[in-house]
Amino acid sequence: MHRALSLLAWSCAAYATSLRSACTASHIRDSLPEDGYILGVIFDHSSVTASPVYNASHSGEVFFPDATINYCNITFSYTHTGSDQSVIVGYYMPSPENFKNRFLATGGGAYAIQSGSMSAPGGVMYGAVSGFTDGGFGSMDTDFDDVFLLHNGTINWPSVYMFGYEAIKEMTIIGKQLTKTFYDVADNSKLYSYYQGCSEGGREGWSQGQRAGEEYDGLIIGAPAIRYAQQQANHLYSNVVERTIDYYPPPCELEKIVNETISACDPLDGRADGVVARSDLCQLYFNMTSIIGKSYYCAASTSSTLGLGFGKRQASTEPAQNGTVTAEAVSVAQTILNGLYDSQGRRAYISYQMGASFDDAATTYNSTTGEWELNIAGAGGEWVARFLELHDEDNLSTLEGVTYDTLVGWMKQGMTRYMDSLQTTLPDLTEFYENGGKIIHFHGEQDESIPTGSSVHYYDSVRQTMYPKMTYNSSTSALKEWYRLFLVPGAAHCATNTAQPNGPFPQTNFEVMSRWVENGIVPQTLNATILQGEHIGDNEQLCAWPLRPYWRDGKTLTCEYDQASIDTFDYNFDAYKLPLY
Ligand SMILES: *[C@@H]1O[C@H](CO)[C@@H](O)[C@H](O)[C@H]1NC(C)=O
Ligand SMILES: *[C@@H]1O[C@H](CO)[C@@H](O)[C@H](O)[C@H]1NC(C)=O
Ligand SMILES: *[C@@H]1O[C@H](CO)[C@@H](O)[C@H](O)[C@H]1NC(C)=O
Ligand SMILES: *[C@@H]1O[C@H](CO)[C@@H](O)[C@H](O)[C@H]1NC(C)=O
Ligand SMILES: *[C@@H]1O[C@H](CO)[C@@H](O)[C@H](O)[C@H]1NC(C)=O
Ligand SMILES: *[C@@H]1O[C@H](CO)[C@@H](O)[C@H](O)[C@H]1NC(C)=O
Ligand SMILES: *[C@@H]1O[C@H](CO)[C@@H](O)[C@H](O)[C@H]1NC(C)=O
Ligand SMILES: *[C@@H]1O[C@H](CO)[C@@H](O)[C@H](O)[C@H]1NC(C)=O
Ligand SMILES: *[C@@H]1O[C@H](CO)[C@@H](O)[C@H](O)[C@H]1NC(C)=O
Ligand SMILES: *[C@@H]1O[C@H](CO)[C@@H](O)[C@H](O)[C@H]1NC(C)=O
Ligand SMILES: [Ca+2]
Repeated sequence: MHRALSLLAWSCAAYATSLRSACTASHIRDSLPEDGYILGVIFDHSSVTASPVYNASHSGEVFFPDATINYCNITFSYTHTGSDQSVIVGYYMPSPENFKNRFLATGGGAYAIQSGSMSAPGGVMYGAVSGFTDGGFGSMDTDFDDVFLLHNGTINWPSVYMFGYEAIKEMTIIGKQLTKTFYDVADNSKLYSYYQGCSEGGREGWSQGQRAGEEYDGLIIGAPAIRYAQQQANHLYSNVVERTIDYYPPPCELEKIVNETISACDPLDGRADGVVARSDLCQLYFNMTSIIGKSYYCAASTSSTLGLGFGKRQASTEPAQNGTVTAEAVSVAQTILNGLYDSQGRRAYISYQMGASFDDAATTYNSTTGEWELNIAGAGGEWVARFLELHDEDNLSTLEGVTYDTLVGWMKQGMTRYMDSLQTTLPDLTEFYENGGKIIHFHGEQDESIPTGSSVHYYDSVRQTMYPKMTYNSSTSALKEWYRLFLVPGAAHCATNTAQPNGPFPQTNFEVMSRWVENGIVPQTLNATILQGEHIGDNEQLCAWPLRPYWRDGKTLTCEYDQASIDTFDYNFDAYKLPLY
């Protein structure tokens, strides 16, 4: 009854009135699915909040263009029968006249399962209801790592599975049903369902593609933190390289190596624009030993670096650094880029592409000794201390005695323990594919937190698993019909890169994806935009893997097939007896 009244109000009244009249707790309560709509899920009707938000202005984001939006901000909670853990979900519902039969699930970053205001506007501006969840961790501000241990040594397994894949799946199933009722979507009209997220949010996207294939029509996945056991421990690899070589480079020395690498490799892609679009050619043709002896200088500074990813760095005061690049520093850099091998020379993991910054290798200045010292990368330190050793701690206090083999052991331990929850590498996407789903997967070619090759390797695992009997070219063509991978020239981790400001970023992915799903317009290349620097606003197109960009006359983009380049992304993980997808 109430719903009918609201609908009447929407069709007759002015726009502001329609959002205001629809956006009430009672209308939400009437729109909630029945208890048990998902087996065991019980809604707390008294928890419903609803408030209209007008003229919310969002700008400067990399995952969606600037927009001013109106929506109904709603939250409520539910429980699972037999558990007192309460799960809070939030949905931004667009104004009824702007609703376009779309639902968008969003995720988080690092150990946060949601990034509401950073992600949800990217659906509302395209007429999608945008949802997020607190995972049952206690509040929207509580991260998974805060609740993962019940006590030293005792894992809170429900929280692992909620973070792993379950919470976002439930949020989507509930959100889609709520959306249909709230807007009175006719039974015979299709509600398109999407997911968008980057980093941990990208892993969450894959968790859905792998385990809830029937729930989504389109997944937009950036630089996913998949292969979790390897990915997290790998943050410590740079530190172990420094300890093994016993050299702790001043940050300025590593920055100089990065700058020289960028200068040398920028033109290899056919266009001298300060952007390394072909890190593969850099790997094939540039030898970093040529940087030895070059002088570097950085003024004294108080710096703080923050990213969306796992690498959290505190503010620090650094003295002026003035010197020449040493052979030891180049050796540290080259060994990091080679990736992790065990003591028998077997490959255990991969590293960042040439030209990416060396965040995991950052050292700390000791003002007593005047020396640069080991600074244990917090993302890796917390993983080992909390998730492997099960101590309620944020970091390791020492890497004493830790070798490459220790790191490999940690990767194996993590993979065994979290194979069915966090690892997120199942390569069989049959259910998603048979449902007609489409995937846009992108990854910065200069990502400093999640190796770019991690995405390439997963793409190839899916190709081989889905099309085991086809040739490389036939299987690639078949896969591209529904799953396309784009490497983003010069881009950092889920972000633009200040060291390569002319690089583009795919900011309109939702638009591109909805055209693909709803209108059959295949993104042969991915739409992207330069978001900083002198060319801000310029449009660029990104090549679909395995094709690689090359600018023929310094201006015209071609997407070329180059076997030697493809082969630089081909890894044989022979340190494991099990396949590493
Ligand atoms: C939103 O902005 C529009 C255009 O600037 C203005 O007319 C309207 O009053 C604003 N609404 C609210 C609720 O602030
Ligand atoms: C949405 O509502 C929740 C619950 O009242 C509130 O905590 C949150 O700040 C609101 N968000 C916005 C963007 O208004
Ligand atoms: C590296 O290049 C950036 C410009 O991209 C510059 O600001 C910085 O000073 C350079 N660093 C070194 C050590 O030369
Ligand atoms: C780089 O050059 C050095 C010195 O000439 C050589 O020892 C080394 O093998 C080269 N590295 C590669 C990867 O070719
Ligand atoms: C760096 O050190 C060199 C040699 O000691 C000196 O000539 C140069 O002026 C120094 N540069 C700066 C900017 O301090
Ligand atoms: C600096 O080095 C001294 C001498 O080795 C050591 O005692 C001290 O703990 C170090 N300071 C920090 C902040 O690590
Ligand atoms: C991790 O611990 C080490 C050693 O105690 C410390 O140097 C480093 O700054 C810590 N890192 C973070 C991110 O807290
Ligand atoms: C958990 O272990 C850490 C050290 O591993 C210790 O500092 C802390 O007190 C322990 N907490 C509890 C509740 O036992
Ligand atoms: C695969 O396709 C590319 C062009 O897309 C072509 O250059 C290459 O020769 C093909 N490889 C085989 C084995 O047919
Ligand atoms: C492509 O990006 C440009 C900005 O670079 C934007 O104006 C345009 O709307 C986008 N097209 C699609 C289909 O997303
Ligand atoms: Ca270039």
